[in-house]
Amino acid sequence: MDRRKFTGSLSLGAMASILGVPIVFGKSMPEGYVPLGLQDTDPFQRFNKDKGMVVLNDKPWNMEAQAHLLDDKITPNKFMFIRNNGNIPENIDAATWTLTIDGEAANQEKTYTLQDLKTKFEQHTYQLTLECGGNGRSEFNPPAKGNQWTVGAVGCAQWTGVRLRDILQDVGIKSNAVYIGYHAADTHLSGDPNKEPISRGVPMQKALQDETLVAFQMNGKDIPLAHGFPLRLVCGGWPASASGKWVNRISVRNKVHDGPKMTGSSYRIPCETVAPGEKVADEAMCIIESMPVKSLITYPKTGATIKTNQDLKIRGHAWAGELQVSTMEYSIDFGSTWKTCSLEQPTNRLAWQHFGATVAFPKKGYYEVWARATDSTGTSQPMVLPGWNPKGYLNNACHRIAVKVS
Ligand SMILES: Nc1nc2c(c(=O)[nH]1)N[C@H]1C(S)=C(S)[C@@H](COP(=O)(O)O)O[C@H]1N2
Ligand SMILES: [Mo]
Repeated sequence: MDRRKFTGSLSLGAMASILGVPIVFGKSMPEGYVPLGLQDTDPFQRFNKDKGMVVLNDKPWNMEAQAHLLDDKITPNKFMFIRNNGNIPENIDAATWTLTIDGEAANQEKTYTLQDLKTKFEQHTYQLTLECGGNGRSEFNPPAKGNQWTVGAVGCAQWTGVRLRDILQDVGIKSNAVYIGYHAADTHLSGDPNKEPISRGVPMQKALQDETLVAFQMNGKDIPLAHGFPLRLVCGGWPASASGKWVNRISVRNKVHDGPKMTGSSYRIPCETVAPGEKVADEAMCIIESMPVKSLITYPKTGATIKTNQDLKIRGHAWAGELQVSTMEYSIDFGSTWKTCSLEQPTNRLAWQHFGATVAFPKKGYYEVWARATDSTGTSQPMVLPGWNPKGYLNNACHRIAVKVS
């Protein structure tokens, strides 16, 4: 609930009781004024986020983690990045929330309440990796417009919900179904009620996967407001923009979905590699599907100092979109030689995998630890920024931390 609005209608007495002390010159406050002590200006508190999260933008809200904050195997809400294209919806009432399935390729239009979804269909819980397509954008040169994400627009929370497939089967889909597209309750920054900030989707084959959820819980609790309360789509392993938050309608399309941020150059990369800075025509841009192989060292925090002859235990996570990570390596000599890390199996498909290693340094001095994951098709992370693209997507370059041995 937006506290600014809420307190606007409160009496002096009520405000004093929230503050815990009387407002001494309260009678002199302008009409409708909200005392600073009651303004909800702290974004960390507002979204229940850790103070170490980095706010990239507040109109709309965009917030990322730092690598060392993502150390948990299952990302708690306080470390989960927030990526919004529009305004977070206000005054959501879960009791009256509905999800409508429609579209040219649906057999019928059908509407479900949250209660319907929870009771009609089997519930499933999966840990699913969500990474913004623009994660790593800050390294692009020439630079790309948009949030300058470093490494922290990724997380792997546990999502509980029902399979989109089960809902679509209940509605019935036509043989010409090609794509699904989501519609949501967030509002356009312009304030125009007829404009959607974002309406993306996925091909049927992704929509029908076991792990593609219409979720109502994150980490065992109602999804926090910023992450899509009360209902969101979760398509793990794909650009997280496909995972619509505050979803109230899903259309089954007979063509590639054409909502805002689905067309033009949004969430697309050049179909053929281009030179940095090159102009690319919209027709030459292809939709991003599975995210590429990537990894993150989450312990220690970059800048760690250790003593000579002291081994350093490193750890982190690796993920590979629709694929699995098959090997994980680290280097302490700027990528000249690599050593193998231990690597766990994912808890389920599309969940990140944990790696670890015990690193020995030969002598005093400055080092960097670089981490490199390789996916099940043999593709490895590049050591430096890969294929430049106009919007700055898919930077899966090796993550690195600085270490001093003194
Ligand atoms: N309705 C809606 N869904 C959305 C968005 C949005 O702005 N509105 N942003 C998308 C993008 S670009 C990303 S990366 C993810 C971010 O999910 P999170 O904020 O829960 O981490 O949500 C996606 N779903
Ligand atoms: Mo995103």
